[in-house]
Amino acid sequence: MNKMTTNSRNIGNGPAAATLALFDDPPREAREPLGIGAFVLPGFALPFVDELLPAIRAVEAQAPFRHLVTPGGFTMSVALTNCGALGWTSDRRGYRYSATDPDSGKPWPAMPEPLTRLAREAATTAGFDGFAPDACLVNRYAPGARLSLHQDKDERDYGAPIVSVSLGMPAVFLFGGHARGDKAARVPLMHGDVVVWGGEDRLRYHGVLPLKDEPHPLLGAVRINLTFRKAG
Ligand code: MD3
Ligand code: FE
Repeated sequence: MNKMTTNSRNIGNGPAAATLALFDDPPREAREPLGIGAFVLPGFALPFVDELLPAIRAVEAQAPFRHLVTPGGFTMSVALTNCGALGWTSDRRGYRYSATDPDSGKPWPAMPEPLTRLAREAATTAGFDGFAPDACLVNRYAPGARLSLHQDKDERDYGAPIVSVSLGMPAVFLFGGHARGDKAARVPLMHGDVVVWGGEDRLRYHGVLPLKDEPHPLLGAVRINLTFRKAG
C-alpha cells in the first residue's frame, strides 16, 4: 500500500483526519512543518542506496573518518570525512573548508557520480534547479553521538541550498530558529530520507540528539549523513 498517496490529503480535521487512526505508524506528512525553505523528501535516497554505500566505502578508503577537535578544544562525537573539491575541517585554529585533507596532505576524494546525481535530483525536486555542490561532508554517528546546535556559516554563498541524506540508524534532528535560544522542533529522520534546506531556513540553528542504539539491517549500529554544499 502506498501510504504517501493515502495520507497526503489527510491534513486538518474532518473525515480525512478519521482515516489516520486506521494506520499504526503516524503519516510522515503529519510531522511539524519545517519552514518555508526546508523540504523533507521521505525515502528519496532509497533507489540510490545500492550505489551510495560502495561509493562511501571508496571515499572512506582514501580519506578515513576522523574525530575533529573544535577550536574550543572539544573532540566531536561524530566522525567526519569529505569528498569533492572542498572538505570541511576543524582544529584549534578554527573551522574552514580546505582543498586538501590535513591528515594526508592529498586532495579530498572526488565526489562519486551517484552522490552528485542524488544531490542534484533532490535539489531540483525541492525547487532549486542547477545545484552544483563542490563539497560533501560525510558524518558518521555511533550510538550516543550527537551534534549540538550550530549554524553552517563557513560556505561562501548562502544562496545555494544544502542537501542532506540520512542513511542507517534513525536520528532526531533539531530544527531551531535564528537565535541559539529559540525553541527547536524535533524532526525524525530515517534511512533514505533527504532534506533540502534553502532560502530563509539556510542559516537556522540545527543539531542532532544523541543517537539511540537501534541497529539498522543494512548498516548496523551506524548512522551516516551526507550533506552537500556549495562551499567555494
Ligand atoms: C538546516 N549535519 O554536518 S544534516 C552538519 O544529520 C549537520 O549530520 C546534521 O548539521 C547531520 O553541519 C544535520 C541537515 C542540515 C544540514 C545543514 C543545515 C540541516 C540544516 C543548514 C541549515 C539549516
Ligand atoms: Fe550543520
